[in-house]
Amino acid sequence: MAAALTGLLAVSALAGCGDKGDDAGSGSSGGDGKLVLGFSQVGAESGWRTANTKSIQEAAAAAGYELKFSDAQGKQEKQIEAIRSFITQKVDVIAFSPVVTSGWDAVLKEAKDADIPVILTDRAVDSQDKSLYKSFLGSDFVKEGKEAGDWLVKQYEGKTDPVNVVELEGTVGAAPAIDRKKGFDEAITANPNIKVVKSQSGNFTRAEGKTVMESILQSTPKIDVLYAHNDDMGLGAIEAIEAAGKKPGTDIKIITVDAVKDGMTALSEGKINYIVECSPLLGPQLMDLAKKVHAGDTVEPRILTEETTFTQEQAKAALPTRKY
Ligand code: GYE
Repeated sequence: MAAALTGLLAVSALAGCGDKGDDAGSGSSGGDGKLVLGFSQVGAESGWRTANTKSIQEAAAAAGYELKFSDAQGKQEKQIEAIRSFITQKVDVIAFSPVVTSGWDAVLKEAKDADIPVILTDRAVDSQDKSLYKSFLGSDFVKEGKEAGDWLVKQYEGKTDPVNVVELEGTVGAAPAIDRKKGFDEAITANPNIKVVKSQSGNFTRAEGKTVMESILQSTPKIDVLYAHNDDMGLGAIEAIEAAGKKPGTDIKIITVDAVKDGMTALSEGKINYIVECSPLLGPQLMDLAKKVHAGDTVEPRILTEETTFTQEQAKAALPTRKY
């Protein structure tokens, strides 16, 4: 097995593409018998993503794998290109975090035909053929949205005044944007006074969270609550709210998802009121899964990440030991 593997990887080194910096085409041969993992990352849009990348790189190094890491800068075409390049290089395992849910069947079929196992991390695809990947490791985004909505419903229990909610959605077509909306919408039906009066994408970034919130503040006279699909957009929106002379967390209640350090700091300062955690620390579990699928072991098709929620007091207590 080891000899065959070494031979295969030596061939793959010859077949590999030219040097393209940190692109999928570069990297060493893996001819030393190390497991070669090709990973296509979404980009670097948020604090969550940065922590996720770090977790994957550190865990790959700790496991002694050769990691071919490729950053798609938020573009699906680049992810497809990277996956094709991993196939050409005959990596042992391919993992990726799909930027959007649709449009993956063809490239996943190519990986399957090349006998390279694929693991989805963090985000789902909408492929009907579940044999196109071995496992999906990540959070339950519908549950996260529901937790955000449940908290809000509790805040307004027994009150009859209308509650106007502004929603900053994640990247259009991305699993966490679709599902965090769905879970939230479901939860708030419990109180018909709570209404989403504006819902717009801020693409999961701080910069877009700010600009989108600026225009919403101008067009929407009464905003009681902001629900942002991640901390970064919430933090951008806080800047816009302050610039408009309003007090975030008081004049407008703010709920976000992720619980990265900057978000938790704002929560501890009362600028955010509630955060639903989404863990980016998927590296160690991913390495374990990669080893198993490479060995041909059967793995769980869906592996959920364990998560919690934070109030201001809980954020204060958690911050000193927060890893990301
Ligand atoms: O919540 C957001 C990021 O897919 C869970 O993507 C991830 C989301 C995360 O950019 O901050």
